[in-house]
Amino acid sequence: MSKRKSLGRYIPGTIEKKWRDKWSKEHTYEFKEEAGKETYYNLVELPYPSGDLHLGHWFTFVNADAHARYKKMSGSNVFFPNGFDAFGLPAENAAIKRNIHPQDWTMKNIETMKSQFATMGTMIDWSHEAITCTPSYYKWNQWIFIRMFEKGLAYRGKALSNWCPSCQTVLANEGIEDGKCWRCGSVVVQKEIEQWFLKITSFADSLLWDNTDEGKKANGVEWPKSVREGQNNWIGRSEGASIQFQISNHKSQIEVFTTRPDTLYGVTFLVVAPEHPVIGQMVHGKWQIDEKTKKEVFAYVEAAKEKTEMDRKEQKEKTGVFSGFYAVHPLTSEEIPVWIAEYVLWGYGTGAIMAVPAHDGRDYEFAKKYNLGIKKVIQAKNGQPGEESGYYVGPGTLTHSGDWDGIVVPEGIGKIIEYLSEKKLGKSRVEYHLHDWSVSRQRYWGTPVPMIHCDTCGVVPVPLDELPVVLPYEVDYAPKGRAPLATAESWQNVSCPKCGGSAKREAETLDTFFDSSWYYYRYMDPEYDALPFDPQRAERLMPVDIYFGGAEHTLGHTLYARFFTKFFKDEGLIAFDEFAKKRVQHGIILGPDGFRMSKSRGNVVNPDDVVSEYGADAVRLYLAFMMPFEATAPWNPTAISGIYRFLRRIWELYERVDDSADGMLSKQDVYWMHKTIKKVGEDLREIRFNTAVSSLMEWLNHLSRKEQISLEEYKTLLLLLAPLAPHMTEEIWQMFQIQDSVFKNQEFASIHQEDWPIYDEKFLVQDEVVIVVQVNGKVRENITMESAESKEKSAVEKKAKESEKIKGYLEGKTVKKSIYIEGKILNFVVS
Ligand code: ANZ
Ligand code: ZN
Repeated sequence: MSKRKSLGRYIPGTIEKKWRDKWSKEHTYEFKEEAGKETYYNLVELPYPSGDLHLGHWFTFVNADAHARYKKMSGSNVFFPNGFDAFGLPAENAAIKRNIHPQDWTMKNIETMKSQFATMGTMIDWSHEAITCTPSYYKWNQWIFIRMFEKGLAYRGKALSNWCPSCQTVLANEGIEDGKCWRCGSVVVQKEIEQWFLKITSFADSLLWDNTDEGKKANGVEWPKSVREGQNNWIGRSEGASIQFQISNHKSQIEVFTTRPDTLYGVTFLVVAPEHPVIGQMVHGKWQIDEKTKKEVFAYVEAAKEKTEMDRKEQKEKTGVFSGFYAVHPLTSEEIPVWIAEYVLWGYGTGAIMAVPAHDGRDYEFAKKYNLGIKKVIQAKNGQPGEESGYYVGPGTLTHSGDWDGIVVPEGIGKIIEYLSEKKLGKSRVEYHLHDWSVSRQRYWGTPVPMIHCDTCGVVPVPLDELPVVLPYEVDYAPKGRAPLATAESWQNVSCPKCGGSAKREAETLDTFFDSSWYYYRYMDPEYDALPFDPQRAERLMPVDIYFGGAEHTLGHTLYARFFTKFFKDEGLIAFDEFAKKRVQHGIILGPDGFRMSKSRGNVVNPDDVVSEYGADAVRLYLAFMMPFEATAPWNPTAISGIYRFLRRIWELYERVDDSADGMLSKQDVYWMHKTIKKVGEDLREIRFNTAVSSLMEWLNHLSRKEQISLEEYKTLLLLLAPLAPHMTEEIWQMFQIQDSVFKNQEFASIHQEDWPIYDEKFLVQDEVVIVVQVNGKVRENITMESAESKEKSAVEKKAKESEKIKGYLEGKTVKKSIYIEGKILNFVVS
């Protein structure tokens, strides 16, 4: 018997750094393309350099790392890069507050965070790092922007915009949460601003997910349903028609957009948005409207400007004002009043609607409040639910609708649109709720928009060979309501690339979501200098195989990234449609008190502190084990010490490893080993880190009951644990190399370069046994179990207690003891 020497005490602090240094010295995780080997692109959303790596980062990165390590051991050539999303307002705001330059602040934070990252012990290959605030990165932002401009996909426009008065910048709709700025929490107001837009709307159709089963198969990608549906709703494709209404006694017309042209005979009034130009004609023109009405209209319109689109959509009580004029119904020639109301949005459709209060909830509420007519035109089939509620939105047959009576709707809508088109009263029309992306910011710390304004030539792009337009360092970047770069005169004054006359650079910078829309292309080769990325390399390494990130990016970042991918495809740079085959969204770790961690609550758990107490491996394993990856749960300070003990037990098990036990595994031993190989492998592959850990725990319980453990069992245990606890497993693995004749390797051979163990199905087939369960000696239940499981009394008891019948007999009683006759009878003695 060759029992081994003890490894001494498990002290993570003495081993973890040693191995990280060794791995980096040996280039253990350096990614190299290998012909004939499948590459696996493992991506995590690039972090913002706030200067502090928090537990949320740890949670996502260490679990993504366990997945990557498993893939590597299973034979994939894993590419796991990282970088920093380094532009943006927090740097600027923090810099203003502390009087340091945003660039210095950012670069210092990156340094700190990289040293914190190092303690995780991930296999991230930092040689592919991309930092978005470096000229070698944003040069390509500018290149992409100019290409988009040349294709008409980037344009300068004026729009009523969300304006954050404290950040003094425009925000995209996606940047507003509950009417407040997502960065600083100030209430967002509406302001007419000239700015740059990206025409994401021209990709609206290709961005729609086909959520039918066939569609999902055709896409070949695996994204969560919540993301696919969320994005589709956000894009909001609507098929309908536009219909013209003549204004009584005037030349002007009002065009409405409707998805229910079949209800045209039910229209009793029109409503236009407060921004509708027809109101301007009326208020400032020579229309015959009394002064009182004019004043009311004017006041209403002014008040509406204060509100965001979101406020208006969510407004509880509908408000409105009569405009003083009428429109002519195109089929009945009746005069119907035109109203102005906030619930009609200027940014959607034509900014005007035909109101059908009998069949639309909002119109119904409005008609009731202002005493307007209600005309029912859809007859529900008898007993159709919903008809009692005042307005009816369900299917039925048209009635009171002239020639259309009897048409079944909604099926017949197509026919009605044909009718309207023939009569030249309207035409079919598709609308999207998605807006173009407002992409310029009136702030300093971002990519300069590579455009030049010339009085003679208009807007002229910077010639491509003059890129990058470098962001000047010396600038007064305190917000003053205009773009800070406009104060850097010597930088701003240039000669026009077209006419040579004096011109000015664009002073606005790009939204940082532009930077993060394509960084994962840049990772492939951050030094590449012919294009934003090497198309040939993209063909080999992309699309991304798995993309880990947060649910908050459903409507912003991931949609933009898909948009850029569609654009790159149109540019001929890539051949695929979606940048990531699979998207996985991580959950949230709450403070120990069950609330969101925040400095003001004082419930923030600092990962550095926990690492210095228990070691990185214990933290990693706890973060895998604490909850399903997508879930939300509080940090549990006692559970982590349990995890630490689990690792220590494995460490101590080393002493029981006995080479001579190798040929002597029982059927049960073999079953446990193969079952665990299978389960842990599948779990790490399918992002079920928590159950991977619990099956390792179960196996350890089995092993702990044995006197001797075979080398094969112990080695297998280490290999299965290696993706989760990379430091400790390496330490023990190397002890084998030193102490053991089995390993004759002179060179360093890391456990992380080993193959994943293989299981054999044939060992997983188990005989089943039926066990009789008694309570106080009376037979109450039969349970069936795998015979290997039935060797463990605790497993049998657990299973028995899961039976509803047994639960009934044990309820309110105390189990004094239980007697088990292996494979036959379990008796609970209760009182
Ligand atoms: C008449 C009608 C009758 C409507 C009926 C609905 C039901 P989605 O599905 O979102 O596209 N609408 C059109 N433009 C609008 C705007 N700018 N602001 C607010 N509401 C607007 O909704 C389309 C429907 O929303 C349109 O169809 C219109 O009301 C309204 F029984 O027209 B409907
Ligand atoms: Zn010019």
